[in-house]
Amino acid sequence: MPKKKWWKECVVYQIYPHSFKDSNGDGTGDLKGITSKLDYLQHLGVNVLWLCPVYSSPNVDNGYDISDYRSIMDEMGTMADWEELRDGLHSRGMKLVMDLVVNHTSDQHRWFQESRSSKDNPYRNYYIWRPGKDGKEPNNWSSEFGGSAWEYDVLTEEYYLHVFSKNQPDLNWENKTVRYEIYAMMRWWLDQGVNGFRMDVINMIAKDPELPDAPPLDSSPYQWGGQFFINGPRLRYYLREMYVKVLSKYDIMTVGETRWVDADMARIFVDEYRHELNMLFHFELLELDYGPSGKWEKKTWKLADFKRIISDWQKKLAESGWNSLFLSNHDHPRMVSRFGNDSTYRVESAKMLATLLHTLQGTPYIYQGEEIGMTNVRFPCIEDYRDIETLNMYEEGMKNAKDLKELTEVICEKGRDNARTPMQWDSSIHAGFTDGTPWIPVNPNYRDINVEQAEQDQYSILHYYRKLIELRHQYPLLVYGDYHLLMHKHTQIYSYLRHWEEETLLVILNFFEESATFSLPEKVTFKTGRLLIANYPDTNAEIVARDLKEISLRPFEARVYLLN
Ligand code: TEU
Ligand code: CA
Repeated sequence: MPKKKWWKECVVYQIYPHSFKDSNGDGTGDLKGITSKLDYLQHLGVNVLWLCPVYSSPNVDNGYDISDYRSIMDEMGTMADWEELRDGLHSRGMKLVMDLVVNHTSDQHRWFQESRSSKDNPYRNYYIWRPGKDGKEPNNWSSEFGGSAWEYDVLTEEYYLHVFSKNQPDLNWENKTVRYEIYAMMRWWLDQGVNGFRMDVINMIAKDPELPDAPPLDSSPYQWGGQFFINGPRLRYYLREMYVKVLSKYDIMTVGETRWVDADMARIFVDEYRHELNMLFHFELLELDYGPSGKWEKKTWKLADFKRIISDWQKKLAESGWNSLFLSNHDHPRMVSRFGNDSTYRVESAKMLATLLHTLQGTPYIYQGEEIGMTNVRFPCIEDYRDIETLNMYEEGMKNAKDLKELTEVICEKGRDNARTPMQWDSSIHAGFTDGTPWIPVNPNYRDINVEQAEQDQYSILHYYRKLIELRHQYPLLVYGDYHLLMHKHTQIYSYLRHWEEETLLVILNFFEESATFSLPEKVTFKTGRLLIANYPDTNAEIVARDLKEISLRPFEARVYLLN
């Protein structure tokens, strides 16, 4: 049985600060903007805010390139604004989780400026420098954002490693001084009342010291070297050390962003007795629509895979460890456009997916705008896009004379900017996000999809989220209950039971537009069922066993019953 912990009972809300709320009309969201919306967030019922990076940054990758870990970026405000936000949260009984980006810094960070200045500078070894090989890069690794993962620096005639953009040099975790600087910085924030960290690409910090060439999968000069920098040999040691030096001293929550981790590996990361991390973000679900060549290749996802992956994680983390439940974030397309239907059944399917996320074992994470069913965007021209990953991919595609129509199509469907358009507050110009010109255009559908509209409509997605969150707070069953998959083989319906003490929960979800017939397996016995929540308002509040023999489910229908 899972042990009780405060962070298991929370619902987390993720904020992408650039796009949440602008307070001063410069077109970029900021800390004061967030503080002005705390009543909204409190009313929604969420307990924890996770802020994507707000530290000083030249914003090549919107804050994931940090130039000073101990100050706030100008666009976001000041340290005093941050304190006001923290206090506003704490006085409401809410918590604040900060993003921790320590795989790399910005190339504008003082450490890197020193490091590149000469080979014998004391900071040289803070980063990963190597001489070239036969006049070329030290190895063939590709960068996550295109091109080589190495950049030649004329000053000292060596290359430095950057798994992401060339403005994001990787820190050298082998160097104990680097690690201790990071631990001190973490303690500095925790001492100011931070309640936890979301750790950016934390399983990439331990590189294979040999930095071997990646085996070539195709004819391109640069190849994905993930097997040599993800889940590296010293990772466990670093995480244990971080726990001992920092995490163990505070009552906080930690969630590691870990690509390339399956449920068996996750068990080790989040095992409660090993003390590494509390939760992970894994990407097995979100990569279901990646083709063999990666995210820019389209593939249709199948419900069977969805069920298999979720069930696997639910089972394997049930005893020791904990799941994080999410289907979107700032790096991925909008959940309703991707796994639901963002036209005719936008409201129904957004509610259905929300029902899934809030009725599994684990801690739900809501990404800003998800609670009003925000959708992907289709910008008319490439100039409207801002994301470095998208723009690099486009540029490379153009160079290789790829079909322009295909290129823009895949950007519309997969690009990260889908999740980064400004939060839609009302139907006024720029969706009430800013009085100025937004740094990225708003989604033109803001006149119909916005918070103001959702507040007024009792059947809105927003009201449904409030109710779901309330249910999680009301019933420990929803948080801690175990999980049993029903109707394994059904290609359209996802259904499961949750048990906790004397209580049983039955969840029924139709994942598609076509109607489908649900029938409760004989072995599940009960007398009466009480409806806790449903996404069609006319659903009967009480049922008897006979009723569940055969239910015809409407498009994207979701029902949750408490069985007696
Ligand atoms: O993302 C990590 C990551 O693995 C990305 O490459 C991700 O796969 C990609 O965005 C999907 O296309 C984290 C942050 O969440 C992301 O915003 C940053 O750009 C990245 O790290 C570098 O810090
Ligand atoms: Ca601003």
